Amino acid sequence: MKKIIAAGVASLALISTAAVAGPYTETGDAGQSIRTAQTITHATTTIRGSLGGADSVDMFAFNWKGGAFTANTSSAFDPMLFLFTGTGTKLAFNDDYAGLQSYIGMNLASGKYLMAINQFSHNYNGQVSGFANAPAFRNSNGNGNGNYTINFNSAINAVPEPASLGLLGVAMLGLAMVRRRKNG
Ligand SMILES: [Ca+2]
Ligand SMILES: [Ca+2]
Repeated sequence: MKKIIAAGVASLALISTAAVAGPYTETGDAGQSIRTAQTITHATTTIRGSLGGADSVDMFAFNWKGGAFTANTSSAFDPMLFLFTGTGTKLAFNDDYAGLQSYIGMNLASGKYLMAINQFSHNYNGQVSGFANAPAFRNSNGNGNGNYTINFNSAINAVPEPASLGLLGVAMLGLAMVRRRKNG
């Protein structure tokens, strides 16, 4: 039994180590509502993306393992960073922490979260609903291009598959049992 548990722990450690596969790069344009937030697809300590024109807010969904969490920005423009629960409740918001760059640091329980980045000076009181009326990104007046990087102190993870897949599994099991009965 001990051997089995040890093997299980070892393989779990292997999986979590192997899953961190370099930066996650925004695919197309991440949305700016809870519904259109882009879900990262692999564990990573870095998100790379860009803003420009009508693409003035990017929001990402991820899972956090729990514990001390930090996120900081790197960009040529003046960014603002927002953190929400998975259902869009404001947790934290920061504009300028190091120069014009943003930083959020806090303890987070394990679970799903949303992180958004936009350009100074629209903070919407930190409310996700304000993003719907976000003005265009200003690529002028020394704001530079809209490329950004968000770095995390530890890997953020892909959001687990929705519960519907669990239901699908139950349905398949039920189907298998029906088939077995028919055959028997
Ligand atoms: Ca974008
Ligand atoms: Ca800023």
